[in-house]
Amino acid sequence: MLFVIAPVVHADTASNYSEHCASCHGQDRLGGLGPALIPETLKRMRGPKVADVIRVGRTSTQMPAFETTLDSAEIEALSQYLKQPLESLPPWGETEIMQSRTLDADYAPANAPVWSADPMNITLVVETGDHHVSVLDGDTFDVLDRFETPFAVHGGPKFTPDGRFVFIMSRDGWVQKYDLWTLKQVGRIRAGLNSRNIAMSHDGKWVAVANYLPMTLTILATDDLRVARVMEIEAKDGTKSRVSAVYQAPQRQSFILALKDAPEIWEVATDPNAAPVYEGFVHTQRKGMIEAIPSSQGLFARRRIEISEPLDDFFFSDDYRNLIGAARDGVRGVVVNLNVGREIAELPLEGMPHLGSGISWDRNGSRVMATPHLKEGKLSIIDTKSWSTIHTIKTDGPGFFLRSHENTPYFWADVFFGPNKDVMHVIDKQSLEIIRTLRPLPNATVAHVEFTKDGRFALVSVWEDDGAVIVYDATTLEEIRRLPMRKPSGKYNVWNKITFSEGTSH
Ligand code: DHE
Repeated sequence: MLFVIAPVVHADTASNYSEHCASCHGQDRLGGLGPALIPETLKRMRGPKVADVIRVGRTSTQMPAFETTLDSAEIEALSQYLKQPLESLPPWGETEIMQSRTLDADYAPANAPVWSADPMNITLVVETGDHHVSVLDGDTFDVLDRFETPFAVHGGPKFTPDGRFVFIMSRDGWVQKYDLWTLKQVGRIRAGLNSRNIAMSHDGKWVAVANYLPMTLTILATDDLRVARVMEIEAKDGTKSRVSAVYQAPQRQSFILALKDAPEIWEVATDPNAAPVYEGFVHTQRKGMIEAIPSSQGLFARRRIEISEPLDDFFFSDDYRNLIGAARDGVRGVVVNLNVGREIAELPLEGMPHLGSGISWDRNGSRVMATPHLKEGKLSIIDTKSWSTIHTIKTDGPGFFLRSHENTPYFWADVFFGPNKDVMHVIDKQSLEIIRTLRPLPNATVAHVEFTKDGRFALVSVWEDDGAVIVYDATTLEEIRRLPMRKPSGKYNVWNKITFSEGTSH
């Protein structure tokens, strides 16, 4: 028998929560006006400690300071309370998700953009400092709009294939639809209680949301954000699993899911004519007969790929036949062939590779990919035919993101952690030499790059509350503009994203 020992919550702490926090964050701690206060959300957020936020509040938000209302011991007890997992989770299926949907009454679609910029060169900047997105004209770098997002956006916003609408997801599971032509929000829906990322289907009809809480994949219709399907994630042996991430595999007309708690990868068809998927044999009515029956077919047919251990953080080969995922021990990459549905190679990759940030290009007649490592100051260059590491580039510290573009000879690699977090390396794609190390603002975190549609300019985030996006000439590496932004994180160019530019992680 399994006993779960519930943490003792002091009555005063619970009543302090009810009195001071519940009206904004929900009596159930799952969020309301303010974000959810659960460990799944709190431990993933970079920034000040929970107790410090309670003490001094959060600038640019409605979170007030409690240092004059509560004493230090009460604040500490509250912060410990918020770190305890919830004892139970409310149901969050189709009904609850649909009840959370709001469609903006004042939204009306337009026949053409309300601005004159190149629609393919629009670039979004996610500003995590005050939970906004800036819409940039990619030619003039003028800000066309700056709109509020749900709290704590994570992962890349996903554009419809025509580049007209964008979907943005927060860690609390909210999905926001925004119309780039009218510069208006269309609506929002809470697709999960704690979510990882979203993916757009190849035809732009569906957006899939990977959830930790509950353990589901929610598929929304992109036209009106209605729920098309909520898939419970249960492995073949009955284990329930969180979804680490969902990816679009355009050539395969499917979503690929990384399962956190089970040794399986799932492929979910976005092709309405998807062939039947057979997952085993059953006894039929006819005596003694055993038959293979399709477990699913058509739209959202689900195929399981069984692997030897759970894998995370996928990089896909250009044809989407193979993926490479990170093994849990943080020292290996495992290559899975999606066509045959099994592991085909393994390579040592010490230092926790961040394969999801991987990018690929041609070098000496081979297709190579590069990946940063979260725990070591190096980049691994991997041949995608032999799946072996052919070169290692030493950097000034562990990095998070890589970016390049078809029209530039360089790729850009940040240093995200450690004393050199203010460094951005520019590396030659052929010689693999670091040709320039930029340090645009000493001691500031400098990270994540996006290119303009033509690859002429590189946009770099100064990832600070009083931050900026710096525009560099991608050839001369001279600074052209510095646009003030509130802790800008990722930046996303419509063209580079909808064409799956080879310099961007998908
Ligand atoms: Fe991310 C993308 C997972 C921490 C900022 N991050 C992604 C994706 C995954 C992922 C699977 C690809 C999804 C996509 O774009 O559709 N991230 C994880 C983690 O597992 C990890 C290490 C731990 C966690 O907190 O869940 C993690 N990520 C972070 C951060 O701490 C970052 C730096 C700050 C933040 O906002 O939380 C961060 N992740 C980002 C960004 C992208 C991203 C900006 C999109 C990059 C892009 O160019 O597409």
